[in-house]
Amino acid sequence: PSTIYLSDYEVPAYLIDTTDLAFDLGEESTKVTSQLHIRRNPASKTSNAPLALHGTELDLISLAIDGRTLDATEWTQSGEQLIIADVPTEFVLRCETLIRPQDNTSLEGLYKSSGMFCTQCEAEGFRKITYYLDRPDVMSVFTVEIIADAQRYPVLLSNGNLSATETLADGRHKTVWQDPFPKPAYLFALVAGKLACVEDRFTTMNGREVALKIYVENKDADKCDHAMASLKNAMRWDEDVYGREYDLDIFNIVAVDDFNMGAMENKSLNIFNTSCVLAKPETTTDAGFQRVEGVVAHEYFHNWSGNRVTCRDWFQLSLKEGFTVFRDAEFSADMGSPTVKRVEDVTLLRTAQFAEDAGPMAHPIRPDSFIEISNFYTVTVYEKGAEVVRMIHTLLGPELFRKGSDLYFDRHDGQAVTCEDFVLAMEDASGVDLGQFRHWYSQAGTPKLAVSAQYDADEQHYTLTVKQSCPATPGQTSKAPFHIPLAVALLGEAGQLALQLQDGEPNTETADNTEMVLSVTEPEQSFTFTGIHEEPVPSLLRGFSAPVKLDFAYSREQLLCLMRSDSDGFCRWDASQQLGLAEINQALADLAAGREVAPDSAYLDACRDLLADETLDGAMVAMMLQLPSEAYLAEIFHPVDVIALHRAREALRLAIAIALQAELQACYERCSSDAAYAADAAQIAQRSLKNTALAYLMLVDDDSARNLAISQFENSENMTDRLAALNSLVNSAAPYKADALQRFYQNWQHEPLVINQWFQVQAMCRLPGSIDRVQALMAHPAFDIRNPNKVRALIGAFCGQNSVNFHREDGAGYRFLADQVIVLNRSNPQIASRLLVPLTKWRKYLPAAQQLMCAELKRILAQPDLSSDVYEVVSKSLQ
Ligand code: BAL
Ligand code: ZN
Repeated sequence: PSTIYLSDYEVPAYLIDTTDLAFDLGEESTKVTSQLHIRRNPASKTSNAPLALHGTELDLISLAIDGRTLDATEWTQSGEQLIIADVPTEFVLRCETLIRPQDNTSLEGLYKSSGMFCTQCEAEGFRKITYYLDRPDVMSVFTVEIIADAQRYPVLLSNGNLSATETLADGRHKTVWQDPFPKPAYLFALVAGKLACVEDRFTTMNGREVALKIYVENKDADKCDHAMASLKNAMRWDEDVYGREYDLDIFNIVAVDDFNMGAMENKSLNIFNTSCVLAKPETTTDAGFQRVEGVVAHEYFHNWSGNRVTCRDWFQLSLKEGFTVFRDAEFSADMGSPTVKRVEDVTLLRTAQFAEDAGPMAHPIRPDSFIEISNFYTVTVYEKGAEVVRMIHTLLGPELFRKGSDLYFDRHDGQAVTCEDFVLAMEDASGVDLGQFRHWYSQAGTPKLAVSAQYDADEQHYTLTVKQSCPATPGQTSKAPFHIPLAVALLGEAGQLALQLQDGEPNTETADNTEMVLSVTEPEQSFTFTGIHEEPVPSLLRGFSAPVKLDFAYSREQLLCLMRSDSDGFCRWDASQQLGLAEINQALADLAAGREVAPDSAYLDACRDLLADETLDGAMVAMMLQLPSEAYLAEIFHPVDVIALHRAREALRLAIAIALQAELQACYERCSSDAAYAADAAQIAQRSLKNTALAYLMLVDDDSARNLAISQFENSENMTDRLAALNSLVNSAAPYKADALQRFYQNWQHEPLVINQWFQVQAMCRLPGSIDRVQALMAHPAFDIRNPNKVRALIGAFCGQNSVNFHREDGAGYRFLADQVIVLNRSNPQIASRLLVPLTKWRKYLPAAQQLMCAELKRILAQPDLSSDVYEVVSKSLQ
């Protein structure tokens, strides 16, 4: 496999103005006929370039130019390209191909899922449907005719508006769809199946009536209300916050059970993984409800940030993904609890993204090169990309940011553009210089901010000295300093102090002048605040204002102060995490010395107060009571001794549970409620706190805790509580757990998404022997390795979220993962390469683990017919 470089980008030699496709969908094979109106691109420097079309795994039947059939000497095939050397300046190319969607297990291109036909074309799946210029800067107006058996496939959908339907003589029928908006092939979609349709309407800000339709299997028609409400909320929000209005008369969502991603933003025909669209209280957890809301909004927002303005090339993926993740995060914050949403996002960033940025696949949010673009749908491009947009928002402020986004959409509507175009629009609209800020697009790695403070009581000055650095990453040994917005406040005895910088540096200030965003631009820089009458506690990186690692030598007292009283939710939570980290360090030392683990009394008091304070947001309390996750600890410790860390963390959790048992019990009772289920912030917070208390109580694992869990498991009417109880039971020694698992399966065997949660709970069980249980479950009739959701629920959850069992000292976990990757490499390379991630982090661990992990990576690399997806990740990991 070869490497593709951003620096080699050239405009396409040809453009395709119109694309007419005809699909004849059959059980044996599907015939695809395309008529492409092609012309030479006047902007291309290569005037006599041959026409080189992308195509993979296609049976070519015929090719014709302007009605004349080409003979086999007039074209050649090389790799994944069909090359026609001699073409006119402008012409119509007609092409017939045969494909076999029913045999397509990669789930890219046209394939079958639960008897229906569906597509996934981003990034390069369209070339598995027909020969085409499959690149995002070739935008074309599509007309799509679909013919299929009317009984089996009564619903036939594509992008845009339905322009014709016809019943054919032989039991088949036909629909024709026209999409007036030019689009790249990656946004093409087709669906054919027997589907129920849930309908609603939306009136846009300028009075356009839009029909909203969600297509699902009949049995799921009762699980669409939440997605529909989320869609309408998202449509209104995008009008209110960004002034963006929907642009067609129809918006379709289709739910598909076999899907590599969460969902796909195809123009007016979004295709969703069932897990991101279906929700009802009996089958879906609170997290599931929130995911549906977030993903429905994300895909809808792409209609502007992605479809109307798209990417010039795949190196610019973060242009649409980073921006759209930022947009959906702000939407979810507005719909629920902003602090909880922020903490959840930061948690993902500080575990998965920081790990990626420190590993062999580290890349800037705009990568310079790739072997397989599918490998770059990453937490870096998405989540760090969103943080970069958030920083622009912070530096400009909301009004100027909005001016910038308006300019960006106006200037580039209908175009395929670059990250640079986005930044330029932000600069042009705001007048803010983002010159140095651009390093965030080109440099990989997580910057570190080492902050120290000095208080001068005589001068009443408080000085923060900030040193920034960024570790080397593959291909980038030294880094230029970043422009980092550092939000700060200073906490005094009576609250936040008024802030005045000594030299009046130009920084954004809040209305009440007690919070400031410092522009950190130098390798080392000092900021002196004047008129500071007492030594304050600094509240740093408020709201997680930049994706950096912050280092400040806080005392325990300072952290307790921040945890109790900081007005910034992120900083309060982060203080609790740092205190938790100190406790874990102490527990490690205690266990190593053969002592009993005994949490610090001030820490316990703070936790006790949290549990008792009914005025606090329950979700925040729940998050603050949870110790730093093992994934986060793996980012802090070098090398990572997984088993020692797990033991220390578990011993500490148990000690906390014993010390706070009465308070946990009281909190559990207080949070138990008979109210009818709602997926609103207040109820979600209450359930989250209740289930956190239950998890702690179950560590004690006495009869009283078991009875709570059993009763909750048996009597809950919502999946959040039922699953939390099951999870506690599965991780306990309660004899009832086998019964519970059995009953859960019996009750829900007809609901694949629920059974995936059943797989996941077992895959994540931290008790010894998980690997054997996972292997046994792979033979369960409900498991199917061809279904990505099931692979993620069982194999992915075990290898990615059950550290103590995955890192078993004999290497059985590593061997198991490598075996699965080798199998999936053949059937679904995208999923195989995603699954691999835990092995790629081998350098973090103890030498014995490193050796075993490396051996498995080498075993994978030695396999014949390695996909480019797997090859890229394995070979880069071993470099
Ligand atoms: N564009 C791929 C799926 C998503 O990010 O929406
Ligand atoms: Zn997206």
